[in-house]
Amino acid sequence: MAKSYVVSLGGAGNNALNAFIKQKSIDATTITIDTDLNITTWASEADIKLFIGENTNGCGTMASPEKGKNAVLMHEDDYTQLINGADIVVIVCFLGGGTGTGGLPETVKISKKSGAKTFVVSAMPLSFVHHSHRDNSEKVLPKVRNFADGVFLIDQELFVEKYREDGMNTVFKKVNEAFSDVIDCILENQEKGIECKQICSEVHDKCAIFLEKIFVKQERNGRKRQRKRSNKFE
Ligand SMILES: Nc1nc2c(ncn2[C@@H]2O[C@H](COP(=O)(O)OP(=O)(O)OP(=O)(O)O)[C@@H](O)[C@H]2O)c(=O)[nH]1
Ligand SMILES: [Mg+2]
Repeated sequence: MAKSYVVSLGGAGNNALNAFIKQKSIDATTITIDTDLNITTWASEADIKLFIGENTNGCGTMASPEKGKNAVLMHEDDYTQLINGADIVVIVCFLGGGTGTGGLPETVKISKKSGAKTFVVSAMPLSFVHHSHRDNSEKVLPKVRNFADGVFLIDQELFVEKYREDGMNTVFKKVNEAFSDVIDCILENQEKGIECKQICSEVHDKCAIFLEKIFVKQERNGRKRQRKRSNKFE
C-alpha cells in the first residue's frame, strides 16, 4: 500500500482537512501546519499537528505571505522528517491569507525534494475579498505550478451561486466536500499505481464540474507538452 499524506496549510485548509478526515475512504496520514496556535492545539483533527508560528506570536500571519513563507522554511527539517518515506503528498490550502499562500510553494518544494509525488488542492479567494489577497494568490500560482505534479483549483464561485441563499456556512461545507472528493480521487488513483499525469486526467474526468483549473506538470527536455483536454487543463 502507498504511504500517503494529506497536509493542510492555514486555517481554511485545516477546515477542509477536518472535512476530509470525516469522510475519507482511503488510508492516509493527515498533518495540519499552521502559524495559528488555535488551529494546531484544538481546531485540528489531524493525526499530526505542526505549529510554525513562533515568529508571529501564534496568531497567524495577518495575511502576510512573506511571513507564511518564512515560517515554513524555518520548519523545513521538521516537515521533512514528518513525511519521510512518503510516496504521495496532497497539500490542501485556500489562497488569500498568509500562511497558506506564502507557505504553499515552499511546502510543495520540500515535498518534492523528499521524493514524493506532490499534488495541490486549492482555491482562489472569493471575489468579494480585497484585491491584494487575490494579487498575492496570483503571484504564488506560477511558483506552485513549477514544482507540483498537479494543481487542482476548486471553483468556489460556483458554490456561492448555488448555495448563496442557504448561507456561507453551507457554501463552505460544500466547498470542503469538493476538496474531499478531489483528494479521494487522487489517493484512489495513486493506489492503482498510475503515473501523475494519468492521476490528473482521472481527477479532471471525475471532478471537472467544480474545478476552475488543473495544472499538470510539464515534462522537461523538450518532450511534448500535455495535450489540452479542455481550457481548464494546462
Ligand atoms: N472556503 C473557505 N474559505 C475560507 C474559510 N476561512 C477563510 N477562508 C478564506 O480562505 C483564504 C485563506 O484564509 P486562511 O486559511 O484563514 O488564511 P491562512 O492561510 O490561515 O493565513 P493567515 O491566517 O493570514 O496566516 C482567505 O481568502 C479567506 O477569506 C473557510 O472556512 N472556508
Ligand atoms: Mg490563519
